[in-house]
Amino acid sequence: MRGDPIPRSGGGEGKTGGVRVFDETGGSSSALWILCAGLGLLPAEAPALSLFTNKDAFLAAAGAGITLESFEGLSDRGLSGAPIVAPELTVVPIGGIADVRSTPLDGHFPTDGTEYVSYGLTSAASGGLDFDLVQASTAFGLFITDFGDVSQGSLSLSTDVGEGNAGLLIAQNPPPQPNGNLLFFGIIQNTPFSVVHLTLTTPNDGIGVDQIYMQSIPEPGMIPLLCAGASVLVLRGKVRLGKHLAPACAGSSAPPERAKTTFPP
Ligand SMILES: [Ca+2]
Ligand SMILES: [Ca+2]
Repeated sequence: MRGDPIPRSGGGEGKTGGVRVFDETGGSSSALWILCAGLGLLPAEAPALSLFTNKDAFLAAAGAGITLESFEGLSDRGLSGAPIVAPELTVVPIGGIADVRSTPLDGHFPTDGTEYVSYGLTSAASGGLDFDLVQASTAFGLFITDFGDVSQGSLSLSTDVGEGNAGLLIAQNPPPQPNGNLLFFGIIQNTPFSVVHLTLTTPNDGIGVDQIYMQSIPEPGMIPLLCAGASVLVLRGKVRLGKHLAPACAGSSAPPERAKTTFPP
């Protein structure tokens, strides 16, 4: 049996977001959606793709749940084509070699703490770094040093799926960029992604990367579980409902009303 229409914030079929999790269940799920929305457990409507060149603006837009990977837990290692495994992500050199450094060199430097990753493009055409995230994210931001100071080409970023998959231009040469230049680039998209590609087409160029921000999303199924847990709290009277939520949550899952008891005056 289907229940009330599921509320949508201007979306329709094909829209991404937590609302669709509840679309197929109907019935009491509609009440749960209303409850979760009221408790702030569902993502707010946001533009499909937002780009940032300012760290503070990126963090303000991303909101809570941001994770930082700054490579401070790693030790220095020499240049290699092998992946760099950090707690929050793995950095994979593509078409070049990378190291973990604690010393500024050739215009590359840490932007947070002392450790950072330095990359050199050794192929003639293009290369870069893949960031394999431990947990899927809807936001990704990082600092990049020293792009575009030795040859002509571009620096771009793409996600493995969703709105940023087509690729986003970060910077280019010409004009030639100064040695040691610093860039911040951030992306927030509706579709969760697990891999970010940073691509250079500037032969013999090198860059540094540090201070990488991600915003982990709940595992699939976690939002319904969170809502179910919240519903239990409500039904136990641990959370107060507004007048507009109470009717929606008074569905078939509500506990039976207690028998009235007459107390002595
Ligand atoms: Ca660092
Ligand atoms: Ca460079």
